[in-house]
Amino acid sequence: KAEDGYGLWLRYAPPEGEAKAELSRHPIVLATNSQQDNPTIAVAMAELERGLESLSGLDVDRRASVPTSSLSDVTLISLQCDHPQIAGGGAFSLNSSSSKVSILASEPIGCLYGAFALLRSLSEGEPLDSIAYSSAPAMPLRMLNHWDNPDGHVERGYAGRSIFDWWHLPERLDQRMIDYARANASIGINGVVVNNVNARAFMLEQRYIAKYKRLADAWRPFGIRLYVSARFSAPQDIGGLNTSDPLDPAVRAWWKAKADEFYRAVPDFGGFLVKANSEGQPGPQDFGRTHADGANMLAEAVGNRGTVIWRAFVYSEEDETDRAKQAYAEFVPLDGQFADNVIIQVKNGPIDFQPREPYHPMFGAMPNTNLMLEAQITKEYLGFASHLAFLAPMWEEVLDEQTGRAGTVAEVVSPVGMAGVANTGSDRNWTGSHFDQANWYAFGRLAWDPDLSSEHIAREWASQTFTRDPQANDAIVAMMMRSREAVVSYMTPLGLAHLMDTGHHYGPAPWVCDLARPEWNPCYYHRADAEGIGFDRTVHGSDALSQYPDEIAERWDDPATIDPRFLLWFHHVAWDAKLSSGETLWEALVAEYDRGVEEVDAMARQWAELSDAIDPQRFRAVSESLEIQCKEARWWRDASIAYWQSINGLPVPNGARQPA
Ligand code: GCW
Repeated sequence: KAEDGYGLWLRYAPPEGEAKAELSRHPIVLATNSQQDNPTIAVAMAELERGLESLSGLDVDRRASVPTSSLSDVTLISLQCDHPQIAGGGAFSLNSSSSKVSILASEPIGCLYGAFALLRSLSEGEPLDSIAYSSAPAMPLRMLNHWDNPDGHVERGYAGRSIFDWWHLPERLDQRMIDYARANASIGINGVVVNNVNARAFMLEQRYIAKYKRLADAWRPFGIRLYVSARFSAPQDIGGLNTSDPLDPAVRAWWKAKADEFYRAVPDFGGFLVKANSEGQPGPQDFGRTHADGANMLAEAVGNRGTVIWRAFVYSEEDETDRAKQAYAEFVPLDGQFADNVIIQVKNGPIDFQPREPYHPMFGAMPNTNLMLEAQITKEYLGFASHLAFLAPMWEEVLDEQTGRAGTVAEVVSPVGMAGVANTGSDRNWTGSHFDQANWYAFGRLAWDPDLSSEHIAREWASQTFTRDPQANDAIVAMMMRSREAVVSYMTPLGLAHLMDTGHHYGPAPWVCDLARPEWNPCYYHRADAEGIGFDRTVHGSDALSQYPDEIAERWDDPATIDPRFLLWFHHVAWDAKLSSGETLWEALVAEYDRGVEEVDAMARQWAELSDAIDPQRFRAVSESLEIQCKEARWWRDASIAYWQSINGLPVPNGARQPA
């Protein structure tokens, strides 16, 4: 059967052997005690019917009420969506015994999440009778940010044009919008920002609000609220005012009226996302005001109807000492000044979605502010959709980091939420490559439960998406688990960062040093010279380390005690310095590049063994991507090493490495 990937992890492929026999042994009856006409219960029932029919190969018999007398010789799946003992917010409980499975929740959305959880278990091949599982989301807001432009181009999108068809909305709603909502609901995503943070003001006009209404109406049954990125200068751009000063009464009135317009059309409109005073976007600082002035003005316009999400991704050419320090410097002094319905959205690290960064020091440093984590699902700096890199280990690494002030990063953001920059596009497989679907999946699963291990998530995803065969599943999971570290090794080993080529960020260009703004140049980040390499962020350098709590700063201050994965992020180290491993820095660096290449080769070999376990269409697609990755890992390694050699004049250690 041709598999093009459109079905994502919701393929519901029939199980083999015993599990299949169990599921098909008796007729399946699907019933609910709750209102059939509730739109969310209706989609839960429809999904169960679709999934169970596909898994079992039987026609499912749908009943309007749960049969009271016990039905013998049937498998009964029942929903109760008003159960008083289950928590709200999407929590659910699954129970099963002797062919009776019940999904319990206190609200319809809990039933929908429970339905997806049941289908996930069955898809993984778990026996019907052993399903006993309760779950509740750890974070209230689990959201995707689309960097999709109104003309269909997706900033940093590698999966084709935007999935949003603004041209034909509101009259025409693409079926993809429903499949998209199903996919999101299946992993607990409950908020979607539909347009780029580099926002066009006209997307706040009434003609667009009508389009949002159509989408919001379609997504509401799936528990998804719609949000819009707002351009801060909209009062001037489209409102006819001569200022956007957040303290100006006319500006405040304009935003209030604008918010009212949104809520009239979309009563559960989520709110606005704002990128202000960052990379040329307008913001309150243009009028001598602070981020708090700007965010609070919008928060007042939205009121208790929704949220203002304000991004902390700011850097400007004025601050030339160290870009990594700027967000902390601008935001931490404002702690406690933001309105209750403002969330500050902070990228995982202090620079910009690099293959590896230390956690952002703002986490833990603003105890009186709602902070949310921003992750990038689309792989802007990790080889786009051509390189295989499973990102859950990267997010897990950040979520598990101890901030030294308020617990782990996961604990800091759990009361608020997590946002992921989406990797979807109109490609048949949604994400540009089959394995990139796993990053969308993993983002949702981690926002639901940041305690899930990456490996657990990989296993779940692989068995639903590819195969339940245990050996094949092990091999796929092993590939995924080593993939991100491989990318770090061949692109930015030992704490290096931002060495990608200008603008597009694909491929190596550590030699670039002539761009107008210093912090756009790779040489700004690696600082390689005849003596050594790395960015001194200790007190002798930019002192960015002092933004971290003492306990962490002390450990990282010493090249001997810092985690070697962050070494060159914080230190300028001599090429011939001895590391704790006994190697010189130069030897260790070259070894890392080699390791990266070897890991990708190993991934390709693992995949090649799977030809019998995977359908031919997807098998070939992944094989061909891995071929590109094997070639480009060498490109990264060889170009980087050659460039470092042009600076340090050193031979390649051991002379053992074969050229490509
Ligand atoms: O990673 C950088 C990207 C920009 C992006 C910016 C941001 C949307 O290169 O394309 O703009 O981050 O996060 O605002």
